[in-house]
Amino acid sequence: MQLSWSNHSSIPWRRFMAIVVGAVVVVTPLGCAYRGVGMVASAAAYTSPKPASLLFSSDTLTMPGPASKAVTYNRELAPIGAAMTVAVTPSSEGVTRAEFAVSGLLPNRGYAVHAHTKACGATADAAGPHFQNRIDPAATPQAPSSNPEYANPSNEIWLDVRTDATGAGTSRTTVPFVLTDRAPGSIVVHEAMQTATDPGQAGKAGARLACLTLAGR
Ligand SMILES: [Cu+2]
Repeated sequence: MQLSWSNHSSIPWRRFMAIVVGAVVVVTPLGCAYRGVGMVASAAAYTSPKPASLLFSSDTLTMPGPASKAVTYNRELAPIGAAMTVAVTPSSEGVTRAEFAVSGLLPNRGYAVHAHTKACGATADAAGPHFQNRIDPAATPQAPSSNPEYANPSNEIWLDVRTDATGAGTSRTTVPFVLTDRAPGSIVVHEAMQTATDPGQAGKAGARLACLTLAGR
């Protein structure tokens, strides 16, 4: 598992945006070994939403509403109009890659970010707890998993990001599991600058600031 930050306008950022644009507008024939094209080919599978296929979403934050896919619950820390994009992609090696990009957030600030189980809703609670590959048997709706054996960035999808001077940032992670019969429903941005990892605190990241529903969920 790797978790990395990028807080500047780098080549990986441009490559990610190229993949995002390509995934939206292009369907390219299969059979090319180039990784970017492999993600584009996966986008074709997304049109029939199977849990193992690519999950993708991109939108700008609005106030919560019946049709809103990307919402803010805190307009100071996650302003209306901020953009969020996420792509979750299975790989042939039995791992899953996730990439996240934001713009329009506060500059030079960390934000804890995770995949949650349900779609975004009118209230921040709607997204449910963190998506876990192996579900913590001790977790309840009132007391979500805080056991580092389960609440960790190898069993959950953490995409903590740090913004640059313009409020933009990207993050990526690779987790050692594939999405089978379950898949996350949203990406939630939290108030804490990074996700806690200590026993009893693991996975905690403060108030929920914004949420992006994953397409097809
Ligand atoms: Cu979270």
